[in-house]
Amino acid sequence: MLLKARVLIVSLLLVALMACGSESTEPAESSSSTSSSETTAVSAAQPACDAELKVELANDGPYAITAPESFQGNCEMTLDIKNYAVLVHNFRILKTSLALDALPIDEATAMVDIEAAGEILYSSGDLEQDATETGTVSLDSGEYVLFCNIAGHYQLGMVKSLTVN
Ligand SMILES: [Cu+2]
Repeated sequence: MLLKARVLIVSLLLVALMACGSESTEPAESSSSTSSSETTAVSAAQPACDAELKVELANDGPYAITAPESFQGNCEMTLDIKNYAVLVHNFRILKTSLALDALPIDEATAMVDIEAAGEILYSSGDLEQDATETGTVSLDSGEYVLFCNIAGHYQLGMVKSLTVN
């Protein structure tokens, strides 16, 4: 007798639960699917950044690097690099705790001592006049140093900071 009553109560509870479940499924599902697709777009493994990072070497001066002051981070950044000068230039993105004007120089080569300076996250080829290079890099939020590492060029001011948001 007692067992039968328990079974009845349990089955009544189950019916109640199922009814509850099916009632709440409809709105819960539609709202969760919109929010999950939104989170996917943001947190998926490195979606493309909204814009390309355009880098001009020696366009605004013989040792100038022209690039945005700040850029979007945590996305796959496409770099669009061009050298405008007769002189060969290249392009580096450095993660460092050192100040822009305090990078160590290798006396023998007159180039920035990369190993002592920090971590290079992007390194272009040596670009002749009008040569372009397209590459991709993903940068976390923080401060970066952009520079050219042809001998002597950093010392001549071919360096710039980039803030990644
Ligand atoms: Cu240079």
